[in-house]
Amino acid sequence: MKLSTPVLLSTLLSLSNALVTPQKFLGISQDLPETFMDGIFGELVNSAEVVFAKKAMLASGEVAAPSKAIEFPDKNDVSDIVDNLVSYSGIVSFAHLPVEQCFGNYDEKIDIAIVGAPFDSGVSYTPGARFGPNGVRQGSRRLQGGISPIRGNTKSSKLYRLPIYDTGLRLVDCGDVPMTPFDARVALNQLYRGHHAIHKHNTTDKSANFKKTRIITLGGDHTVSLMNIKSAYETFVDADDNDGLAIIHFDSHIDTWDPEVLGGGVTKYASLNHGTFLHYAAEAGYVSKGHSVHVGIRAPYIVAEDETHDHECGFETITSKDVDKLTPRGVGQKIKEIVGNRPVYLTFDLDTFDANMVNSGTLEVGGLNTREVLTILDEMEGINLVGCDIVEVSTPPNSVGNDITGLLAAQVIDEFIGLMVVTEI
Ligand SMILES: [Mn+2]
Repeated sequence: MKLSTPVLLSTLLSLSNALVTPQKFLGISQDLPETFMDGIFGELVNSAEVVFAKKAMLASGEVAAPSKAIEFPDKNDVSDIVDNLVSYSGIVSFAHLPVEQCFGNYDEKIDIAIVGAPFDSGVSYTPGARFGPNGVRQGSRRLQGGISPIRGNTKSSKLYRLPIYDTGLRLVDCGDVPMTPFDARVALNQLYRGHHAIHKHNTTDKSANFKKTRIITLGGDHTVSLMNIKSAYETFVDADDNDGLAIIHFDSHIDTWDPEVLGGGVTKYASLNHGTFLHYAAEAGYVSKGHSVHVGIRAPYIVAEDETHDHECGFETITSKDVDKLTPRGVGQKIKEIVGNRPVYLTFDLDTFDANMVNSGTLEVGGLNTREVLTILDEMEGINLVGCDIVEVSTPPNSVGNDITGLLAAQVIDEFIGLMVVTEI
């Protein structure tokens, strides 16, 4: 049995007090080899008890005396610098994942692809989400694997302490789809073709469930989700299935606005924007009615008919104050009940968080805090999550608050990855 230092110390001290002197018991010299700490701190750290324990550990062979202060590798040895191990260094990809050219090159097998949608031409209020993909990646630099002590809400959870970046599945960062800022129609079509290209990749053979590549998109204003959902629907809903994707929509706004109410009164071009994209998703049949839900709603309806129209689009609603009533775990369980066994697309507007936490397109007070969101997402363990995005991450240059905005967005993506990989273990 190998004893830890405190246990060894107390054991030997009790023996020495009762029977013999330490020197006699150990039978070794009084002199200890000097270590770096000894040289700096001397008797400050070398009490009689510590000297005694050190001698015991030397005598037992548990530790070896240092021969010199440090030994450097051979000058041709690059084993410790070939991989980027320093969180704040290196070329920035999401969570230091390998960067892949995913468009036009279909040889690489991918289980989960991260891709950016740098676009904010559909915003009604604060722009800046075209810089969101970069902001999320900057905020993700401390995500490097390891085991989170708070992942999973209970010890019996499969998510509990799951090393989500080390499950054998292949995760890559595909960079961004270049989206023109000058014509939203062209830009959104570029995003759709980018998603379609990624969905054409094969997956590894690490999991029976990952038969098709799943995409996590970094937005971008919320308009981009229509293209993300369209490609996910075409990829994951069978042709003979007369239903859509279960949409879990975290947001402070309903985003199902009738285009006549929001934007469409200007021109037809203006009809599709970040507040109407779910109207179009429902109209196209992408939304599984009765299995889709808004979470975190609190922004005002524009006209009284908005609520009725929202129900017609197929959504149930969990407001921000419902989180008080149901508790975060209760909210997660209710979401699971609503989506059932349908394939799920999860779209997360950063304005779900309270206005004092993030920069986003249309901030609202009375929102969720970070721990509530993490708990709700973990509670959804087991859903069939086939695609997801985080949007309205407004991190323009020279703007205060970008760091925390990117940090929160990156942590939500980390949760998404957990929900995707946990069904594979
Ligand atoms: Mn939104």
